[in-house]
Amino acid sequence: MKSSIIEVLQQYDNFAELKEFSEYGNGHINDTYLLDYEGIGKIILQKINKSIFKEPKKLMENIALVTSFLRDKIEKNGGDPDRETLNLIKTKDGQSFYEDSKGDIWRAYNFISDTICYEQVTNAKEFYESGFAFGNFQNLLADFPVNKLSEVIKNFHNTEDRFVTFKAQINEDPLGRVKDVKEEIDFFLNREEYTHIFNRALANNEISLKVTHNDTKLNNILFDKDTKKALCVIDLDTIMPGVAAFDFGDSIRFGANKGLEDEPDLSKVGLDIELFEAFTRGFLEACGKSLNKREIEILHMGAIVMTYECGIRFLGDYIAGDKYFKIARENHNLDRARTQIKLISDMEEHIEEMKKIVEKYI
Ligand code: ADP
Ligand code: GN1
Ligand code: MG
Repeated sequence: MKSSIIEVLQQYDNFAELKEFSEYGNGHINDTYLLDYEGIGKIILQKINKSIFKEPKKLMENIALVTSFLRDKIEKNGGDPDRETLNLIKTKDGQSFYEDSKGDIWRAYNFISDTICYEQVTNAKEFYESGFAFGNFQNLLADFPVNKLSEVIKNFHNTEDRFVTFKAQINEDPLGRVKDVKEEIDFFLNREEYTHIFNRALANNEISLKVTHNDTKLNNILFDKDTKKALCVIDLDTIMPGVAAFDFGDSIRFGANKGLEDEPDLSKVGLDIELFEAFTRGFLEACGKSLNKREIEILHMGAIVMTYECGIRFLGDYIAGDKYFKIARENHNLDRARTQIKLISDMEEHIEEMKKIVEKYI
């Protein structure tokens, strides 16, 4: 074990009882480890990716505030706050994070045991559950004091801003990759109109900002292993003021895809309309009452825009030399961008069906 990690582990109780330490999970951003203590149990340890989160201490303030707010709410609602929300584990000095000698920020959470974390949906019931969980998450935080939250990544879901970055990456082309991905680039350039939809709706006050999760991938929910019900929303790094349709849309992008986000065989990729319907029902049963008519009727566009935004982020990162998203193989970000392209094309073909489904809830 590296000495830098030992330094961190010693900040938490029970170092002498530590019997196992391993890398864990499939996140693209942070380094996640599972620690197993003899006779005590497990905890999750994470090193925050500071090249992405420039102000990790502010991020940790957000998480400390949000998790204690959620804990109180869940307790009041008669739920189990040890399993239905993440809980930060304090260091021996009573801090909610530890800054190591290299300036990296580490945090520990209770490990939520007997859960399943899915990379792909196995049935519509599960995806309904995931819709309900993300909708309910927005509901639980509806009266959270927004002004206390720092915007940890500026313009995180500002698609117009993402588009500007994408064009700059194409212009820079540091590795000469642009010539091989012209078709993919054109796909996105030809659909620039998508980048404006939500900024315009916000500017016209048709929709409003709420406290949202902003990274609503299926693998950011833990399901109870026995009941198969969605139990806990995790990965709270990007909680910020945001648009409901983006939480909705990012879930559809990842979970209503018939294939994986990085599936190289594009014949397996496409929108599963039955899953779209199941998620919509769950999400709107949980938070529909707090959305206005326009916020509901624009939800399906959130799915297209989130897929578009992620697509330009993956392709831009491929062109820039894979600097942002963790990759596990050559062309990984390009494969991810191609699945987003296939998915957008499929959503465009099914747009009328998607529209009809969300309109049922107005
Ligand atoms: P990233 O930001 O890199 O996606 P996450 O916080 O989502 O990191 O964690 C990565 C993975 O680790 C999750 O998808 C999940 O499988 C697992 N995980 C994270 N926190 C917990 C926890 N408290 N209990 C159980 N599993 C967890
Ligand atoms: C990242 O952290 P993770 O793996 O849940 C990314 C999301 C992307 C997603 C694509 C902070 O999410 O915005 O949609 O990868 N998170 C950040 O899979 O950039
Ligand atoms: Mg994650």
